[in-house]
Amino acid sequence: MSDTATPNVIRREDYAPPAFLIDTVDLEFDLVPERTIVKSTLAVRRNPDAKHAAHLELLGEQLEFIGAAIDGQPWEQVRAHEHGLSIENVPDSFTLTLTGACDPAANTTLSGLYVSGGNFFTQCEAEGFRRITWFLDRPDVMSTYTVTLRADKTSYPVLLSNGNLIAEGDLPDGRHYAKWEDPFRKPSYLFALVAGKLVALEERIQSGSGKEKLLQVWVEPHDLDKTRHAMDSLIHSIRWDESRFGLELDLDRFMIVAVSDFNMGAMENKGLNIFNTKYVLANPETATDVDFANIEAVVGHEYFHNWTGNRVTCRDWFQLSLKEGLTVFRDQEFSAAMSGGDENEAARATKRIEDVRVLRQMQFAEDAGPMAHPVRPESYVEINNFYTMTVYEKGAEVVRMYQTLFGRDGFRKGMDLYFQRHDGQAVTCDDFRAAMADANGRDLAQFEGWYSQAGTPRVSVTTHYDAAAKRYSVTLAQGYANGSPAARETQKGPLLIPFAIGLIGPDGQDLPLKLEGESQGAQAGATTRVLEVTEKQQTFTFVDVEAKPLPSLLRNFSAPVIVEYDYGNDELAFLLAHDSDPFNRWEAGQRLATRELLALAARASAGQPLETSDALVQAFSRVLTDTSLSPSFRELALMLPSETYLAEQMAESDPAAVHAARQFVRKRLATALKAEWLAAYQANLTPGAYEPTPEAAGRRGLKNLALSYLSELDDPADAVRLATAQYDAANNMTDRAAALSALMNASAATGAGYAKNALEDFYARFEKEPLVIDKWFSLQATQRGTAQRPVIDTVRALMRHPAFNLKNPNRARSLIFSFCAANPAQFHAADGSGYAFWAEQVIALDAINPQVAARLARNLELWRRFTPTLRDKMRAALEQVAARVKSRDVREIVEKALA
Ligand code: B3K
Ligand code: ZN
Repeated sequence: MSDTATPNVIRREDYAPPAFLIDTVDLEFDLVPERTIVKSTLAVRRNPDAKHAAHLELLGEQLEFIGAAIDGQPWEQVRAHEHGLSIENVPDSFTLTLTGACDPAANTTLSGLYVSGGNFFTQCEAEGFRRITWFLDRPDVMSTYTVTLRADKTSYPVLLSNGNLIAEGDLPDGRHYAKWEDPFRKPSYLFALVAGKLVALEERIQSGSGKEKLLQVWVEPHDLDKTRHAMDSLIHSIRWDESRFGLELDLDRFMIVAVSDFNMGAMENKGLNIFNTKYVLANPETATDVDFANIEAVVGHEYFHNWTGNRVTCRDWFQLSLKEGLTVFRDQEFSAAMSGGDENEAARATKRIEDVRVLRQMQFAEDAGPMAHPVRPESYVEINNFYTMTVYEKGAEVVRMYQTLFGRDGFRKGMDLYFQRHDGQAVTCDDFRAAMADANGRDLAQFEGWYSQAGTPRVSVTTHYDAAAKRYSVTLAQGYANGSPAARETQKGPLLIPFAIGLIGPDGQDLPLKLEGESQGAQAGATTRVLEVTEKQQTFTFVDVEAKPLPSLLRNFSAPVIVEYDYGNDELAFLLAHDSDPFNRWEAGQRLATRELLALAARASAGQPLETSDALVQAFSRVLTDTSLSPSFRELALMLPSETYLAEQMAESDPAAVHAARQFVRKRLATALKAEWLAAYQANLTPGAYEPTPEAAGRRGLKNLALSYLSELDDPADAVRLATAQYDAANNMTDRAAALSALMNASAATGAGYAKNALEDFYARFEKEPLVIDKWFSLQATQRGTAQRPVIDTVRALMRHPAFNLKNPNRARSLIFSFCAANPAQFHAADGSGYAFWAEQVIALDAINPQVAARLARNLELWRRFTPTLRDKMRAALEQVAARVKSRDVREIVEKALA
């Protein structure tokens, strides 16, 4: 079958154990960019738990077959075909030697073995190992690996692979070798090698049990000054996993390597994590506060995979969320702990708010479109298309719900049992759920629905207060209101929903909570209760409620659902001012703003003039001037919902109307609160040396938000003055980029050229820093357009800039993805110019790098939800792409979108 034929659908229900097992793998590489020779020696035996098979079917892609031997004798019964090798009529147990060649220099897919910046790197998850050598390339085949690397010593002085270095030395002709041994059994997707001119920041630490560990962060020599933060993040991750989960680093050596050509964020290869430079390199001059936080999170994420993913891995790729949902949950908890300690609830809430914002904008949208799938998908065409927001972020919410139900201690018990049962195994999401259930003595059969049902559940809430009886009843009804046909197929019975609730009295204080029929003292004093909703509709009655309360619903976002409750504007303002749950405090402000913005967008859509009440201005004013709230919380509360999120809430998405509405409100808030923004700017300066602490980052965040609002004023003189000074004096990238962005905004609004010099200076200053040049592209791709110069013109011009390179995923993302995904008003231009550009780029990328192309292809999948004129143009662009692309990756996306 060729890639252009109807693609095969892989189904979860078809899982069968492998017919053969591979106990040991010995790999020898002769590394040459255009033709690398790989010799693989495998100890193979029949799987006693599988059906008998006469032939051994190995997967291989884009490989040149050189030879095969069994137990040292050449084996002629080998059939090479497009998907691999059939080794025919094999014995029950044997040593198989395979020799083949691949071409890393020509590998632009960045899957398998490839060359980047003259160095060799690998990426094997999910199915890249088969592009290196023929194998049972599936996660339930676990083996121990020894790897010998041979290469020219001058060009490739550093030779790395998984595990421990056991030998190295010189070879004739200026070559050398290194031999690595990984003592832990692993699936092929965790194999890695790196070879090239690299240097390392090193640190030796003692793990919890007192063993010495060598930690290294490998980069190109000129980047060594940007490795400290990644190293610190790694050490913090190691300590946190020891203290929170009792999990220790199991290898003597742990390496992180940075590469600038990489399809995603990073990869958890055993002992040899390979990272996109974006998630390693940072110093104050080149990286923003957000970059620093992202690096900490991704370093943590990959490190935590060492246990959740590597020691216990997935039986098959349908179980991907077993490792990804769990590891995202772990990195979220880690970041929360780092940002304020476990005690500081308000600081933890900041992280929670940021995570939920992403979930609601991205995952809820995915769930409402043609790619909707359960956390544990039922089928796929290309597995790389299922590294999704649902598997990762909703998966993390599902894991979080166990902790919400059982508490931190109960969750820990479940984790302990999970490792006790499954260390060294390839298992399923059901195994994880069983460990949680058994460790906590609970039947979690109903909880399975979270893994098998797609779509976003809705919980609609009605309340009733009986003043005479002092009873307050809350009725919760669950169901799926929205959703695509893809999601509806899977929606079966009611879910077990942990629904956290508080009741707020007229004085703004939380009321003590007692449920009907409950003995005194059951959870006495607690002012938040987790109600376990198990029915389609269920009523919970609180007793001894002295006055009519206001409900604080789904505190801390205790389940990934949409809550429907008809709050009045004054009630939302009250919650924003008083709710003791910081998440819901923020949520109240967002609801208020969303309501206002959607009403305005509807007017804009209908061509009516925009006008608004003072309710939002007053509520925002109170938050802005309430210095008892942390700057980071105020920043989040004062940030309006994104245009993308707002457009998704409309019956028919109209990006231009949303943009008009949001700009109108931004200007209104800027004008009405000008003095307050100026005061907040001055009050949150961070003089002195740059520190990437959450505290300092919070101040910079609020200050730069103030600057951004001020840049909306009709007369932006104040903003331009502040931003120019800030740009010139900045000792860190956060302030410099924010100043540049404010200048660009003021320029777009007024047609003046405030940003011209700064934009030129920025390029000249950072010409040698690719990650900063990415920011330079992205700032221009996401800028506001003007009638004279729509952003598409700028983007097309930048495609011809000498620094642009379509083959580098970071650069492609910085310009093309930023424009298509993060500038909705310009991308969805009424003339369809954005869609034409999108189609061209998807087609161009399809031939270079299908994984990156498929990500971009997803940008139009919600086309059916847009206004009719846009919808037609979007469909035409999708059809154009469908007719032209070849990869299985992109075909799956566009065919599902058009189906
Ligand atoms: N496990 C990798 C993702 C691999 C993506 C393959 N297309 C990174 C991570 O989630 O940690
Ligand atoms: Zn992961």
